[in-house]
Amino acid sequence: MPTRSTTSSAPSKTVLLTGFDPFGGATVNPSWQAVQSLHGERLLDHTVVAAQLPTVFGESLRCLSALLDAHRPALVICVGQAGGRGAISLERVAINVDDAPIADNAGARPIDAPVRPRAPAAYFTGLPIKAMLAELQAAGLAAEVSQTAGTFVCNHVFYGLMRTLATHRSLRHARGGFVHVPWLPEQGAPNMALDDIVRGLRLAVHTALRVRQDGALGAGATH
Ligand code: PCA
Repeated sequence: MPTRSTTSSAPSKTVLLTGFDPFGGATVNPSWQAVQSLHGERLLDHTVVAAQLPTVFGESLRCLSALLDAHRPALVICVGQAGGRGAISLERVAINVDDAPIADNAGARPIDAPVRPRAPAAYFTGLPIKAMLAELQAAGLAAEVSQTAGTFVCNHVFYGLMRTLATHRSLRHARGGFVHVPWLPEQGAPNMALDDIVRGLRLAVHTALRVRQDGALGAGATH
């Protein structure tokens, strides 16, 4: 009997976590170290898949698209490093702007360019960030809701993720968003121990699987 290919749009029981490679002259990126250590963990009946994205405009989103196609995750949390922040930052909004303060890992430095031409100005996160905030703080971790993911590759990936989730029928059951993490102690101050970052991300995933949406805003375009 021929085997039927599974083209169903139902999400798998996969949680996709992405981190970035080091950039700007650094040799480590805590986002990748943290998500890597969660790879293969089972949380509320879901399995975590961790993958690395390049800190490169364009290529990062091509990689993310391939991962979304391959895994059809129920939940996607992209994670990046935010030097200068001392808390796990739950990003509220992705904006349709690439405005790079430094060159990316391929030497590109787009200025005032859209992530996606003729697309909405912004998308709100699809994650229950207030519920996540409460859980992280209750666990004794420094956490905050952030109103900007910047205009470098992290915001680029966050916007591309939210645009893709909003426009691809096959991903309509998937939810996603972005979390920034502080430097590791060896990178400077402010910082957070890797164990705490890992604990925070595990709790963030757990909360996002449990709580669908926490505000009236929800995920969606803002014009
Ligand atoms: N942080 C950068 C890009 C990659 C990363 O980990 C940012 O905040 O845009």
